[in-house]
Amino acid sequence: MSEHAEKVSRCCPSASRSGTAPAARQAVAAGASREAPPARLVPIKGGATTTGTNTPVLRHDGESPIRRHRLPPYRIDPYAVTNAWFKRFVETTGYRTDAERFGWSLVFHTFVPEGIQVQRVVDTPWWLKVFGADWAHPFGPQSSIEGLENHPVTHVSWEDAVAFAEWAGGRLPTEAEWEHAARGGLPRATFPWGETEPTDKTPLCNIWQGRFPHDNTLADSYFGTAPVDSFAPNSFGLHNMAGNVWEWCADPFRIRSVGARARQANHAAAVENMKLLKGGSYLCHKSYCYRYRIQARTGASADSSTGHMGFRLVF
Ligand SMILES: [Cu+2]
Repeated sequence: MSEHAEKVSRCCPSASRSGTAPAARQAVAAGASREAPPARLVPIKGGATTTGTNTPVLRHDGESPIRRHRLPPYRIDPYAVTNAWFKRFVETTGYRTDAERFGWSLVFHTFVPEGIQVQRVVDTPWWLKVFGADWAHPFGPQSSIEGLENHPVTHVSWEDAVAFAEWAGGRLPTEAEWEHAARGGLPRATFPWGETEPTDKTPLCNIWQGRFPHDNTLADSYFGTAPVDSFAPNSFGLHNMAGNVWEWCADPFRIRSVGARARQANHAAAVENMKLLKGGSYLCHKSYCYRYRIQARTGASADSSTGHMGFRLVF
């Protein structure tokens, strides 16, 4: 893949909110209305593990080299945080998300109704800046989450995810915790179920089928998000570690390389306060954005939000 192709061939937008000045972020009182951790959490033993691969597909994302880690035991949610759970958080705390404070969020073009005020995103024109889009109005001001209660919450920034985690008594996983859990005990697995490649006929997870970004054949039955408990879980019982929504991790987005290009990218990532995302989304397709592999990764600024980024918690 040429450098240029790799630069633009991703499902994620490159728009950042830095430079604009919204209302001040509101702190959630620590410990206020804190919930008990959900009973469904899956205990993970921890121990020696790795992130990344020595045979990267998208080298400039920083998939290589293999990095070694030692993990203490932790517990992970088998599901991404749902709209229903996030709603409870907002109702108990009055929290306002970054999308609400900025007044807009990024919606994939096919979900945007006619006649709504939008702006296109340079480099990723299938993302539209929609005024009035937020977690409760995922497709614009006239939309709602009715019927999507059990779908992953979207249009939440890294900052929103951290605020939610604080309230829920959990935290965002590190990349090492996320990858270790996603492999479900399979050494060096490419996907949560092993090595079988999803195809347009046998999707195995909620990704794109057909020609991105206009024709989705819906072989997996979902155009956008799917319920958090859909598709077969991995052997740890975790659902949708590949596809559905990108999941925010605790780590900043950095590339492990001494090359000048990586140094430049890391500098830009630091200036933008970019955070790591894992797992790919319903928009990924092998022909365009082969990022539903466990070792794949991307980054976005901590205050950005889209209709295909969510998160899950560890405890
Ligand atoms: Cu993608």
